[in-house]
Amino acid sequence: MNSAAKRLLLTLLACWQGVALAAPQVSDAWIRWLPGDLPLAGYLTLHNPDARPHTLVAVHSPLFRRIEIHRSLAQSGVARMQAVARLELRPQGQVSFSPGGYHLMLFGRAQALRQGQTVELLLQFDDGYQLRAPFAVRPATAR
Ligand SMILES: [Cu+2]
Repeated sequence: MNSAAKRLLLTLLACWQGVALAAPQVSDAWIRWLPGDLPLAGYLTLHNPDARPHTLVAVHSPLFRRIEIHRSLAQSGVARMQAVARLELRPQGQVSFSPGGYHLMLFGRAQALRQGQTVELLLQFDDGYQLRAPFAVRPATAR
């Protein structure tokens, strides 16, 4: 390989790494196990290391019939939840999903889940980026 080709390759590699670093990331992802076919809640923290916003628009998994993004709200002392169609992550921002706030709602299990298991969910962003995130299945009493 000549030196021009080597330089080009290094530049491409740097760009690719830059893109990989700037993409949204997930930490502390878990699902609260419940018996039967009750809808399950999933929690995670989304990080956006990029200088531009990224917007989460959908979550998929073959393990569930439907997954929605929800937000819990207390309205005049009554707890309610609301579906969220788009969740924007500000540049260098993060959003924590946690009990009483944002959560994923997982409906219709395709197979039984057990505590201690890890399941993978696919997070879909509006620019077409897809992020595979492992979620730990924790006991019903987990906080
Ligand atoms: Cu919900």
